[in-house]
Amino acid sequence: MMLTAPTYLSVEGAYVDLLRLACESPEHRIEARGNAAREVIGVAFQLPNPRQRLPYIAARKANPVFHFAEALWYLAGRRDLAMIGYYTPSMRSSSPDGVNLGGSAYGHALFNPAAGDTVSPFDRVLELLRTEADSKRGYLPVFSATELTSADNPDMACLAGLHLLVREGHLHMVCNMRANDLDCGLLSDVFSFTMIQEYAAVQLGLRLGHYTHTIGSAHVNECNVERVKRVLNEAELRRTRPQFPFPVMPQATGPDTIRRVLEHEELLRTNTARYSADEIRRLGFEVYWQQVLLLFEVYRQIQHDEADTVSRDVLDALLPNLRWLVGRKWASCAAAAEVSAR
Ligand code: 5HM
Repeated sequence: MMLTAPTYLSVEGAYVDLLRLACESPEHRIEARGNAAREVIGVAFQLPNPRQRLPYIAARKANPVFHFAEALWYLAGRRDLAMIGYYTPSMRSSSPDGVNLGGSAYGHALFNPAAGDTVSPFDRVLELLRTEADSKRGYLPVFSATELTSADNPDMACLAGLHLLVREGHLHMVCNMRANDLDCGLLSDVFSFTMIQEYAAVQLGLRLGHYTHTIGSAHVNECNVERVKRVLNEAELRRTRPQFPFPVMPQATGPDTIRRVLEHEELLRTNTARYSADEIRRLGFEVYWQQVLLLFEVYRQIQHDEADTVSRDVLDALLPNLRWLVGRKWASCAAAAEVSAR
Protein backbone atom coordinates (compact mmCIF):
# COMPACT_ATOMS: atom_id res chain seq x y z
CA MET A 1 0.00 0.00 0.00
CA MET A 2 1.27 3.50 -0.87
CA LEU A 3 1.56 5.71 2.23
CA THR A 4 1.76 9.50 2.61
CA ALA A 5 4.70 11.07 4.43
CA PRO A 6 5.22 9.76 8.01
CA THR A 7 3.27 11.79 10.55
CA TYR A 8 4.52 13.15 13.87
CA LEU A 9 2.61 14.68 16.78
CA SER A 10 5.25 17.40 17.05
CA VAL A 11 8.18 18.68 14.97
CA GLU A 12 10.43 17.22 17.69
CA GLY A 13 9.85 13.61 16.57
CA ALA A 14 10.54 14.39 12.90
CA TYR A 15 13.66 16.39 13.83
CA VAL A 16 15.08 13.56 15.96
CA ASP A 17 14.30 10.83 13.39
CA LEU A 18 15.82 12.81 10.51
CA LEU A 19 18.94 13.67 12.52
CA ARG A 20 19.38 9.98 13.33
CA LEU A 21 18.87 8.95 9.71
CA ALA A 22 21.35 11.47 8.27
CA CYS A 23 23.97 10.96 11.01
CA GLU A 24 23.85 7.19 11.34
CA SER A 25 22.82 6.07 7.83
CA PRO A 26 23.89 8.82 5.42
CA GLU A 27 23.28 8.13 1.77
CA HIS A 28 26.12 10.48 0.75
CA ARG A 29 29.05 12.39 2.26
CA ILE A 30 29.09 15.74 0.48
CA GLU A 31 31.35 18.83 0.44
CA ALA A 32 29.24 21.41 -1.42
CA ARG A 33 30.83 24.90 -1.19
CA GLY A 34 33.41 23.57 1.26
CA ASN A 35 30.87 22.31 3.85
CA ALA A 36 31.39 18.66 4.76
CA ALA A 37 27.98 17.10 5.47
CA ARG A 38 26.12 13.80 5.76
CA GLU A 39 23.15 13.70 3.42
CA VAL A 40 19.97 11.82 2.57
CA ILE A 41 18.02 12.76 -0.55
CA GLY A 42 14.25 13.14 -0.84
CA VAL A 43 12.57 13.05 2.58
CA ALA A 44 9.19 14.24 3.88
CA PHE A 45 7.09 14.30 7.03
CA GLN A 46 3.66 15.55 8.02
CA LEU A 47 2.46 17.35 11.15
CA PRO A 48 -1.29 16.88 11.76
CA ASN A 49 -1.02 19.65 14.37
CA PRO A 50 1.32 22.30 12.93
CA ARG A 51 1.13 24.31 16.17
CA GLN A 52 3.42 21.75 17.80
CA ARG A 53 6.29 23.61 16.18
CA LEU A 54 8.93 23.60 18.95
CA PRO A 55 11.22 20.87 20.32
CA TYR A 56 11.72 20.56 24.08
CA ILE A 57 15.20 19.03 24.17
CA ALA A 58 17.61 20.69 26.62
CA ALA A 59 20.70 19.81 24.52
CA ARG A 60 19.22 21.61 21.50
CA LYS A 61 18.50 24.89 23.32
CA ALA A 62 15.85 26.02 20.83
CA ASN A 63 15.53 29.81 20.84
CA PRO A 64 11.88 30.95 20.81
CA VAL A 65 12.91 34.63 20.64
CA PHE A 66 14.63 34.09 17.31
CA HIS A 67 11.82 31.86 16.02
CA PHE A 68 9.12 34.49 16.63
CA ALA A 69 11.37 37.29 15.33
CA GLU A 70 12.01 35.40 12.10
CA ALA A 71 8.33 34.50 11.63
CA LEU A 72 7.33 38.16 12.13
CA TRP A 73 10.12 39.33 9.82
CA TYR A 74 8.67 37.06 7.12
CA LEU A 75 5.05 38.04 7.80
CA ALA A 76 5.98 41.71 7.50
CA GLY A 77 7.62 41.06 4.11
CA ARG A 78 10.99 42.37 5.29
CA ARG A 79 14.54 41.65 4.22
CA ASP A 80 16.58 44.02 6.42
CA LEU A 81 19.57 42.80 8.39
CA ALA A 82 18.94 45.51 11.00
CA MET A 83 16.12 43.44 12.47
CA ILE A 84 17.06 39.81 11.81
CA GLY A 85 20.80 40.30 12.38
CA TYR A 86 20.07 41.40 15.97
CA TYR A 87 18.48 38.02 16.73
CA THR A 88 20.93 35.94 14.71
CA PRO A 89 24.23 37.69 13.97
CA SER A 90 25.39 34.72 11.84
CA MET A 91 22.95 35.81 9.12
CA ARG A 92 25.08 38.90 8.51
CA SER A 93 27.58 36.87 6.48
CA SER A 94 24.82 35.86 4.01
CA SER A 95 23.96 39.45 3.07
CA PRO A 96 25.30 40.46 -0.35
CA ASP A 97 25.42 44.18 0.60
CA GLY A 98 25.48 44.33 4.42
CA VAL A 99 22.01 45.93 4.43
CA ASN A 100 19.52 43.31 3.21
CA LEU A 101 19.27 39.53 2.94
CA GLY A 102 18.88 37.97 -0.50
CA GLY A 103 17.09 34.73 -1.36
CA SER A 104 16.54 33.73 2.29
CA ALA A 105 14.30 36.76 2.94
CA TYR A 106 11.31 34.57 2.04
CA GLY A 107 8.75 37.05 3.37
CA HIS A 108 10.00 39.67 0.95
CA ALA A 109 9.06 37.38 -1.95
CA LEU A 110 5.73 36.32 -0.40
CA PHE A 111 4.30 39.52 1.04
CA ASN A 112 5.36 42.19 -1.50
CA PRO A 113 3.97 42.56 -5.02
CA ALA A 114 6.02 40.77 -7.69
CA ALA A 115 7.49 42.94 -10.49
CA GLY A 116 4.65 44.31 -12.61
CA ASP A 117 1.95 43.51 -10.02
CA THR A 118 0.28 45.63 -7.37
CA VAL A 119 -0.78 42.80 -5.03
CA SER A 120 1.49 40.37 -3.18
CA PRO A 121 1.57 36.67 -4.20
CA PHE A 122 0.27 35.85 -0.70
CA ASP A 123 -2.80 38.06 -1.19
CA ARG A 124 -3.33 36.73 -4.73
CA VAL A 125 -3.31 33.15 -3.42
CA LEU A 126 -5.73 34.01 -0.61
CA GLU A 127 -8.07 35.59 -3.16
CA LEU A 128 -7.87 32.47 -5.34
CA LEU A 129 -8.58 30.20 -2.36
CA ARG A 130 -11.58 32.32 -1.38
CA THR A 131 -13.11 31.96 -4.84
CA GLU A 132 -12.13 28.57 -6.29
CA ALA A 133 -13.24 25.48 -4.35
CA ASP A 134 -10.62 22.73 -4.00
CA SER A 135 -8.03 24.75 -5.95
CA LYS A 136 -4.64 23.16 -6.65
CA ARG A 137 -3.20 26.51 -7.80
CA GLY A 138 -2.47 28.17 -4.46
CA TYR A 139 1.29 27.97 -4.93
CA LEU A 140 3.66 30.59 -3.55
CA PRO A 141 6.99 30.31 -5.39
CA VAL A 142 10.06 31.56 -3.54
CA PHE A 143 13.10 30.20 -5.37
CA SER A 144 13.58 32.17 -8.57
CA ALA A 145 15.58 31.25 -11.68
CA THR A 146 17.44 34.58 -11.51
CA GLU A 147 19.20 33.30 -8.38
CA LEU A 148 21.13 30.91 -10.63
CA THR A 149 22.66 33.72 -12.68
CA SER A 150 25.33 34.62 -10.11
CA ALA A 151 27.85 31.79 -9.58
CA ASP A 152 28.98 33.18 -6.18
CA ASN A 153 25.49 34.05 -4.89
CA PRO A 154 25.99 34.08 -1.07
CA ASP A 155 22.29 33.65 -0.30
CA MET A 156 20.26 31.41 -2.57
CA ALA A 157 16.75 30.55 -1.34
CA CYS A 158 16.53 27.07 0.19
CA LEU A 159 12.73 27.28 0.10
CA ALA A 160 11.36 26.48 -3.36
CA GLY A 161 7.78 27.34 -2.45
CA LEU A 162 4.78 26.95 -0.18
CA HIS A 163 1.56 25.34 -1.40
CA LEU A 164 -1.73 26.23 0.27
CA LEU A 165 -4.70 23.87 -0.18
CA VAL A 166 -8.23 24.34 1.17
CA ARG A 167 -10.02 21.05 1.73
CA GLU A 168 -13.22 20.54 3.77
CA GLY A 169 -12.84 23.70 5.81
CA HIS A 170 -9.15 23.17 6.63
CA LEU A 171 -6.11 25.00 5.27
CA HIS A 172 -3.27 22.56 4.56
CA MET A 173 0.27 23.53 3.57
CA VAL A 174 2.97 21.65 1.68
CA CYS A 175 6.48 23.11 1.84
CA ASN A 176 9.10 22.25 -0.79
CA MET A 177 12.73 22.84 0.15
CA ARG A 178 15.63 22.29 -2.23
CA ALA A 179 17.93 21.85 0.80
CA ASN A 180 17.58 21.79 4.57
CA ASP A 181 20.19 21.76 7.29
CA LEU A 182 18.46 19.28 9.62
CA ASP A 183 20.08 20.58 12.80
CA CYS A 184 19.87 24.34 12.26
CA GLY A 185 17.54 25.27 9.41
CA LEU A 186 14.79 22.68 9.80
CA LEU A 187 13.48 23.89 13.16
CA SER A 188 13.35 27.57 12.27
CA ASP A 189 11.87 26.80 8.85
CA VAL A 190 9.09 24.60 10.23
CA PHE A 191 8.35 27.16 12.95
CA SER A 192 8.06 30.08 10.53
CA PHE A 193 6.25 28.28 7.71
CA THR A 194 3.63 26.84 10.07
CA MET A 195 3.16 30.36 11.46
CA ILE A 196 2.56 31.59 7.88
CA GLN A 197 0.10 28.71 7.42
CA GLU A 198 -1.76 29.57 10.62
CA TYR A 199 -1.78 33.28 9.71
CA ALA A 200 -3.25 32.39 6.28
CA ALA A 201 -5.89 30.16 7.94
CA VAL A 202 -6.85 33.05 10.23
CA GLN A 203 -7.17 35.46 7.26
CA LEU A 204 -9.40 32.94 5.46
CA GLY A 205 -11.46 32.06 8.55
CA LEU A 206 -10.57 28.36 8.12
CA ARG A 207 -9.42 25.67 10.53
CA LEU A 208 -5.71 24.86 10.57
CA GLY A 209 -5.05 21.71 8.52
CA HIS A 210 -1.91 19.59 8.34
CA TYR A 211 1.59 20.69 7.36
CA THR A 212 3.83 18.62 5.09
CA HIS A 213 7.56 19.34 4.86
CA THR A 214 9.51 17.98 1.86
CA ILE A 215 13.28 18.25 1.35
CA GLY A 216 15.56 17.55 -1.64
CA SER A 217 18.94 17.52 0.14
CA ALA A 218 18.48 16.80 3.86
CA HIS A 219 21.83 17.06 5.61
CA VAL A 220 23.75 17.48 8.86
CA ASN A 221 26.96 19.48 8.68
CA GLU A 222 29.98 17.56 9.97
CA CYS A 223 30.86 20.47 12.31
CA ASN A 224 27.52 19.98 14.13
CA VAL A 225 27.67 16.19 14.49
CA GLU A 226 28.87 16.22 18.13
CA ARG A 227 25.97 18.41 19.26
CA VAL A 228 23.57 16.31 17.22
CA LYS A 229 24.81 13.20 19.05
CA ARG A 230 24.02 14.88 22.39
CA VAL A 231 20.51 15.68 21.13
CA LEU A 232 20.02 12.07 19.99
CA ASN A 233 21.31 10.73 23.33
CA GLU A 234 18.90 12.91 25.28
CA ALA A 235 15.99 11.89 23.05
CA GLU A 236 16.88 8.21 23.54
CA LEU A 237 17.41 8.34 27.31
CA ARG A 238 14.35 10.42 28.12
CA ARG A 239 11.27 8.26 28.34
CA THR A 240 8.84 11.06 29.19
CA ARG A 241 9.33 14.29 27.31
CA PRO A 242 7.93 17.61 28.45
CA GLN A 243 4.63 18.08 26.63
CA PHE A 244 3.59 21.67 26.22
CA PRO A 245 0.64 22.80 24.11
CA PHE A 246 1.38 25.80 21.88
CA PRO A 247 -1.28 28.56 21.97
CA VAL A 248 -3.69 29.30 19.12
CA MET A 249 -3.14 32.45 17.01
CA PRO A 250 -6.00 34.89 17.78
CA GLN A 251 -8.67 35.23 15.07
CA ALA A 252 -8.26 39.01 15.03
CA THR A 253 -4.62 38.74 13.85
CA GLY A 254 -3.97 40.62 10.63
CA PRO A 255 -1.39 42.86 8.94
CA ASP A 256 -2.10 45.63 11.46
CA THR A 257 -1.33 43.28 14.38
CA ILE A 258 2.01 42.35 12.82
CA ARG A 259 2.83 46.03 12.23
CA ARG A 260 1.96 47.01 15.81
CA VAL A 261 3.90 44.12 17.37
CA LEU A 262 6.92 45.09 15.27
CA GLU A 263 6.69 48.73 16.38
CA HIS A 264 7.28 47.55 19.95
CA GLU A 265 9.86 45.02 18.78
CA GLU A 266 11.88 47.90 17.29
CA LEU A 267 11.62 49.98 20.47
CA LEU A 268 12.97 47.02 22.47
CA ARG A 269 15.63 46.07 19.91
CA THR A 270 16.99 49.61 19.89
CA ASN A 271 16.70 49.80 23.70
CA THR A 272 14.43 52.84 23.30
CA ALA A 273 11.81 51.20 25.54
CA ARG A 274 11.99 48.74 28.44
CA TYR A 275 8.86 47.02 29.66
CA SER A 276 7.71 45.32 32.83
CA ALA A 277 5.21 42.46 32.49
CA ASP A 278 2.45 44.83 33.63
CA GLU A 279 3.32 47.40 31.01
CA ILE A 280 3.19 44.74 28.29
CA ARG A 281 -0.23 43.65 29.58
CA ARG A 282 -1.48 47.23 29.19
CA LEU A 283 -0.29 47.72 25.57
CA GLY A 284 -3.60 46.47 24.18
CA PHE A 285 -2.49 43.14 22.63
CA GLU A 286 -4.09 39.75 23.08
CA VAL A 287 -2.28 37.36 25.44
CA TYR A 288 -0.73 35.51 22.47
CA TRP A 289 1.09 38.61 21.21
CA GLN A 290 1.89 39.76 24.75
CA GLN A 291 3.90 36.55 25.05
CA VAL A 292 5.96 37.52 22.02
CA LEU A 293 6.66 40.97 23.45
CA LEU A 294 7.67 39.38 26.76
CA LEU A 295 10.21 37.30 24.80
CA PHE A 296 11.55 40.41 23.07
CA GLU A 297 11.87 42.11 26.48
CA VAL A 298 13.78 39.07 27.82
CA TYR A 299 16.16 39.37 24.89
CA ARG A 300 16.48 43.16 25.34
CA GLN A 301 17.62 42.61 28.91
CA ILE A 302 20.14 39.97 27.80
CA GLN A 303 21.52 42.19 25.02
CA HIS A 304 21.39 45.64 26.58
CA ASP A 305 21.33 45.41 30.41
CA GLU A 306 24.34 44.68 32.56
CA ALA A 307 22.33 42.61 35.06
CA ASP A 308 23.17 38.91 35.62
CA THR A 309 19.53 37.84 35.67
CA VAL A 310 16.46 38.68 33.65
CA SER A 311 13.71 40.32 35.70
CA ARG A 312 11.48 37.87 37.49
CA ASP A 313 8.11 39.42 36.62
CA VAL A 314 8.82 39.08 32.90
CA LEU A 315 9.97 35.45 33.19
CA ASP A 316 7.02 34.52 35.42
CA ALA A 317 4.54 36.00 32.92
CA LEU A 318 5.74 33.66 30.14
CA LEU A 319 3.73 30.57 29.23
CA PRO A 320 5.31 27.36 30.64
CA ASN A 321 6.67 26.19 27.27
CA LEU A 322 8.41 29.49 26.55
CA ARG A 323 9.71 29.72 30.13
CA TRP A 324 11.10 26.19 29.83
CA LEU A 325 12.92 27.08 26.62
CA VAL A 326 14.41 30.42 27.72
CA GLY A 327 15.50 28.73 30.97
CA ARG A 328 17.54 26.23 28.94
CA LYS A 329 18.83 28.76 26.43
CA TRP A 330 20.23 31.48 28.71
CA ALA A 331 21.91 31.16 32.12
CA SER A 332 20.39 34.53 33.08
CA CYS A 333 16.94 32.92 32.71
CA ALA A 334 17.81 29.67 34.50
CA ALA A 335 15.60 30.56 37.49
CA ALA A 336 12.63 30.33 35.14
CA ALA A 337 13.47 26.71 34.38
CA GLU A 338 13.43 25.80 38.08
CA VAL A 339 9.91 27.17 38.42
CA SER A 340 8.54 25.33 35.41
CA ALA A 341 10.14 22.03 36.55
CA ARG A 342 8.22 22.15 39.87
O1 5HM B 1 25.11 25.86 -0.52
P1 5HM B 1 23.69 26.15 -0.14
O2 5HM B 1 23.12 27.42 -0.71
O3 5HM B 1 22.78 24.98 -0.37
O4 5HM B 1 23.79 26.35 1.46
C1 5HM B 1 22.71 26.83 2.22
C2 5HM B 1 22.63 26.07 3.53
O5 5HM B 1 21.70 26.66 4.42
C3 5HM B 1 22.17 24.66 3.36
O6 5HM B 1 22.80 23.84 4.29
C4 5HM B 1 20.66 24.76 3.64
O7 5HM B 1 20.16 23.53 3.88
C5 5HM B 1 20.67 25.75 4.78
N1 5HM B 1 19.42 26.52 4.97
C6 5HM B 1 18.32 25.96 5.58
O8 5HM B 1 18.35 24.80 5.98
C7 5HM B 1 19.37 27.84 4.55
C8 5HM B 1 18.25 28.59 4.71
C9 5HM B 1 18.19 30.03 4.24
O9 5HM B 1 17.75 30.09 2.90
C10 5HM B 1 17.11 27.99 5.32
N2 5HM B 1 17.18 26.69 5.73
N3 5HM B 1 15.98 28.69 5.51
